[in-house]
Amino acid sequence: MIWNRDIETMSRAALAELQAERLRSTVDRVYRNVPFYRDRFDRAGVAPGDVREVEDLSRLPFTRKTDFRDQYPFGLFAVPREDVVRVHASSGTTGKPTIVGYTRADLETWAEVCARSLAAAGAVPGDVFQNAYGYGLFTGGLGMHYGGERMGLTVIPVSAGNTERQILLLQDLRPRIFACTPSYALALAEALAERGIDATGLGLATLILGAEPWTEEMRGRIEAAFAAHAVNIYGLSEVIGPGVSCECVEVKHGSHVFEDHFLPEIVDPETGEPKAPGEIGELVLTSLTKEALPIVRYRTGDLCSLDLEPCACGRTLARMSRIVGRADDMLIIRGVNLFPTQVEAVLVEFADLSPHYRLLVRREGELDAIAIEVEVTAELHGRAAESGLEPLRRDIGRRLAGVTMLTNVDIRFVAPGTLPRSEGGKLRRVVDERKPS
Ligand code: DLL
Repeated sequence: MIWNRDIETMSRAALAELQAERLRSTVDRVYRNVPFYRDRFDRAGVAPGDVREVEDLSRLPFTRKTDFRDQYPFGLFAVPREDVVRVHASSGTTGKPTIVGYTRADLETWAEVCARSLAAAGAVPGDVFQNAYGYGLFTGGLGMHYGGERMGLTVIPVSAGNTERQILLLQDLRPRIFACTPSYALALAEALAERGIDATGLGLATLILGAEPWTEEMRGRIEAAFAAHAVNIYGLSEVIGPGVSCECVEVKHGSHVFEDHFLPEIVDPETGEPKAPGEIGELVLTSLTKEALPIVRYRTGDLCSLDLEPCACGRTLARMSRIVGRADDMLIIRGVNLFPTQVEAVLVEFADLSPHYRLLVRREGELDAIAIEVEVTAELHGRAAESGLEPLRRDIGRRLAGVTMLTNVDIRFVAPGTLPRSEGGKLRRVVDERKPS
């Protein structure tokens, strides 16, 4: 169902008018109430009156994560602290978290966009909704919680983790809607399989997954495991939390951005110049209605593209593609932009490979050289002599060239568990020896 039909299906022309009006008011408010913005605008030589239409946005300077650090904790707030009825936080660029705040009206807006997201994902009032995003300073739990209540769902505020309890509630309360991170959805599917529980018989209709990057391949696995839809939800604390955009269950091809509240742009991560629809670049967001923490041209660091065509579901809101990488992860190898996620997408196609890999980049003379080290499965490692791996190596090389346009990639197979891992068990995906570290 479409939660707010008037807005979500409005003509692009009417939407642009609404956005322009809200943009003017936002720019005016931040100029008057936030010394940080006043100073930035003054230095860029733009006055609030210069921004009349959405197209004028590009005259304004960008805001970055580091600005939150410099203005820690409340420097970017546009209302007196007493009007802030809730704060959340996300991890910062240094030891300090990023603190974000909400007025009562902001919480209303947030519940509205989360209700729209739940509806887009296929929830209808009266559904049981198990919310396995973390409750607390993280925005996922409480954001989706109030969206669910706004919609009239029966919300189970189970929070993240505690798989035994998740399974008990799944079996006994039979939610139709389940929300968590994509990696937890996979872990849960495994845990259910280990216990001999048929996940396809739980009666789930949709899993709403986000807060971290995932792939179409993961969607396929999760949908098969639960015999349910898996839809993508996107958001970030600095802008509001979950509910900046969400896929519709009918089409599942790009997340509808709630553009009456959040204005998206795609820019070249290097130059900041705008990118055309369909082109990948860095997502930049401007809030249009937020009170406590309005944000102007925030560089999310997330790389994706925008599709402005109307969707078969009836919504006219722009759709953002999956996040294909982070602006800070992008490698340029012999002039070709490469994201570790592209390599990962190729590697997971091969059953003999594990998803554990790293990219090694260095300079050989004037040229960039790239190697991929990937752990093979224990089975292949035990059975194949090095020479027997040649056809596999060739096939991977061919697929990589098709997906990334990169040729001459040195593919090295290593034994399971041998790539160096950090304390948290995470692999450093990229070792770029071209950069001074
Ligand atoms: O992760 C908000 C959220 C909660 C979104 C629950 C969706 C569901 P932060 O902790 O501030 O907020 O992290 C935001 O996570 O800039 C992206 O890099 C990444 N991210 C969030 N959703 C997705 C997604 C929440 N669907 C950062 N796909 C963002 C890929 C995502 N990356």
